[in-house]
Amino acid sequence: MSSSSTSAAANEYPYEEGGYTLYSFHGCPFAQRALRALSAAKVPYKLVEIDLQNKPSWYHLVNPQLKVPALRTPSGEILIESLVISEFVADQFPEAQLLPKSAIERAQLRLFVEIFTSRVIPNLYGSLRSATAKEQEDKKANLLAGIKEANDELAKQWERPSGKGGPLWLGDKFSLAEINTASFVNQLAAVKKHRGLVIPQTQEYAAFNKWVDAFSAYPEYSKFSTDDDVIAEQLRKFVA
Ligand SMILES: N[C@@H](CCC(=O)N[C@@H](CS)C(=O)NCC(=O)O)C(=O)O
Repeated sequence: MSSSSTSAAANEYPYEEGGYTLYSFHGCPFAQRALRALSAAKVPYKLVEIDLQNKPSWYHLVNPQLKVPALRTPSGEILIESLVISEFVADQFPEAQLLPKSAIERAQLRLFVEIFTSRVIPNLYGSLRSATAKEQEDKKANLLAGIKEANDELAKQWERPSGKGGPLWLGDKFSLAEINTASFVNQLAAVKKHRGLVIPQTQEYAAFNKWVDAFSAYPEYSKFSTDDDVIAEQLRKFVA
């Protein structure tokens, strides 16, 4: 079924014939990775907004995991998992320079993203879910340790030629480093609201704070960001 069809037979779902279709939810930090990658690479796409509270009956045909984002390519392949999608966009549209050129510079950028994946994101949601004060304090301490790790990687990167002294990972270029992480910095609003966590404005976190201030001013960020109050409300359901 193409984009023009509205009713759904058992094996049909909406997509743009010959183009890209992104299945997304605007408030989802994972979907925001895909939205920012497509936007930064200036890729035209049809947006299909999925109501996560009331998913369309055909959505299992797009993603059997029933999660957003998912990207349908012009040749009909469907990609799932936000990091897979953003990496695909960077590979498919190299002229957008979402990744640096050399293998070592790419590996350094991916380590920065990995710090978010394994040390920031799980502790961010973990601190909200924790029921006991002790558990909350432990997760908050782990979250701050993850942010400090990201801070130190930024400081190192800005000394390298590809970091160009900052304030973004690749100097003044909004790249996959921000595309894959910025939405989770946005999500920290919920930890601030529900758990009182504030990133200290100290030398220890100076690079991280400088980076956040810098990417927040870029339209590639602000176009898809979520208001702090909305995030705090959305994540209230996780609060133990
Ligand atoms: N690992 C996935 C996670 C995606 C994810 O968890 N998306 C959420 C929304 S933020 C979702 O679709 N949840 C399904 C639901 O709420 O039923 C990715 O990186 O794409």
